[in-house]
Amino acid sequence: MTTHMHPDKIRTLFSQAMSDMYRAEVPQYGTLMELVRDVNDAALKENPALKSRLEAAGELDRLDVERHGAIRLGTAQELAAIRRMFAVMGMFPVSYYDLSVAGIPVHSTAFRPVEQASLQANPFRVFTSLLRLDLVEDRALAEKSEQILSKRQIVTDGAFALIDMAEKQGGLTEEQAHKFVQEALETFRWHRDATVDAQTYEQLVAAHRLIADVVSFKGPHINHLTPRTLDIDAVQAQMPSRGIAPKAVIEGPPRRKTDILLRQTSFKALDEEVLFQGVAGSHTARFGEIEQRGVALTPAGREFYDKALTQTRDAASKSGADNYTALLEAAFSALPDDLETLRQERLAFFRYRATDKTLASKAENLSELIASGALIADPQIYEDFLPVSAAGIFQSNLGAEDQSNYSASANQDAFEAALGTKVIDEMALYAQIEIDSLTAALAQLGQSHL
Ligand code: OOG
Ligand code: NI
Repeated sequence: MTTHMHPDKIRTLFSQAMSDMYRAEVPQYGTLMELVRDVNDAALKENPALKSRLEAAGELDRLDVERHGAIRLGTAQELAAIRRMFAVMGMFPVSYYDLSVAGIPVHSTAFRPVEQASLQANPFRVFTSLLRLDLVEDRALAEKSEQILSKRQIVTDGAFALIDMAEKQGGLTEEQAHKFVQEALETFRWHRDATVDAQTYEQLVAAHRLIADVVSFKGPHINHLTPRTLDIDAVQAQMPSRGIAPKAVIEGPPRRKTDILLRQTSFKALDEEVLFQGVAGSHTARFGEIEQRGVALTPAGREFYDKALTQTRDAASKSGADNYTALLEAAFSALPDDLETLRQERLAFFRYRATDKTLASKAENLSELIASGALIADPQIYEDFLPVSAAGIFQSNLGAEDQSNYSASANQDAFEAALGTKVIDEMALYAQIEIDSLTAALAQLGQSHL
C-alpha cells in the first residue's frame, strides 16, 4: 500500500517554496519578514497574557508560517485549473468578492484550508482574482486580450500530470508531492519577457493597469506574500526606517484592545524591468503587504462592521481624509471591546475546549462554565478577506489614474461556472467549527444538557 503525503504537509512545502522564491525575487519581502519577526517577538515579550493565550489555543506555532498571497487570472479555464492545483494542497475556494464596485475589473475568491486542524497546521491562503473582460468598454481590446490569453498555458504539463494522478489516487506520495511543488511553483514565477509588444502593453495600460498586468505576461506571477503581525501599527511605523514606504492608512477596523477581523497595509514595489518583444520597458507588478488578524465576526457583528465602515468613509469623503482614524474609532466605539461580551452578544465566533477542572454539579449556562474555568472559549481567527480592504490594497499599487468606473455588477454565477464549483460560505465554516467544538467540550465535561 502506498502512503500519501497529507495535503497540509504539501501546502506547507508549497508556501515555504513560494516564500523562498519571492524573497529571492523581491528583496524587500525579506526585509519585511525580518521586521515582522522583530515586532512579533517584542509583542509577545511585552504581553505574556497574549503569548500564553495563543500558545494554549494552538495559535503560536502557525504564526511564523502564516502568510497569504495573491494572483490574478485571465480566463475561466485558468481558474478551473488553479482550483484543481490548490485542491491537491487542501485549499478550497471560500467566499465570493466583487471588486467591480470599487472600479476594479475582477471578481475573486480565496483558496484556503477549511478544517480546524488544517487551519492550525498552516492557514496559507491565496486571494485569487479573475479578470472580467466583459466589463471592458473597448470591445476590440477585450477581444484582443482574450485572444492573447487563449494562447498561454499557466500550469505546466508536469503539474497537470501530477494533479491528474492526485485526483485518481486520492493523493500524492512524498516523492510525487515534492515534484508537484516544484512544478506548481512555475505557475507563480515572475517572467521578465512579456508576451506582448510595447504598443499593445500601452494600450492595455490605458484601459486599466490591472488588465495589462494579467494579459501581458506568461503567467499569474504571485504579486505579494503577506506575513501576519501581532502589531500592525508598530510595523507600519517602523517601515520607513527599513527603507519601505507604506500606504497612508491601514485598511479595516481601527486599533482596539480586542482585534477583530483583519487589518492590512501595503507598500508599492519598485518598477521592474520588462522586455516587450525585445524592447526594454518596465512594469510595476509586485508589492508587499502585512496583516493583523483578529476574531471572526458573526453575521450580526459583520453587519455592524460594514455599517461602521461605510459611515466612516462617507464622513471622511465630506471632511477630507485627515481625521480618518478619529472617525473610524468613533464609528466603532459602540462595538464591545472584550472577548467575553462579544461572545455573550453573539457578535463573534469562538472555539470551545474543556479543561481538566472538574465541576461539582451541573452548570446553569455557558457563562457559568466559562467563569468556573472548566470551559474555555478561544476566539476563532478570521481566515478570510474584506472586499473594501482588498479594493484599497489593489488601488494602492495601481495608482490613482486607474480609478475606473464600472457598472457594479457582481456575477457570482459566472464566477462559479468558471470555477467549476460553488464557493464555500465562510460564515457556515465558522459556525460549524463553533458548534462542533462546543458539542465535544460539553460532552467531555458531562454538561451536554447545555
Ligand atoms: C489582491 C488584492 C487583495 C488582500 O489582501 O486583500 C489582497 C491583488 O492585488 O491581486 O491581497
Ligand atoms: Ni493581500
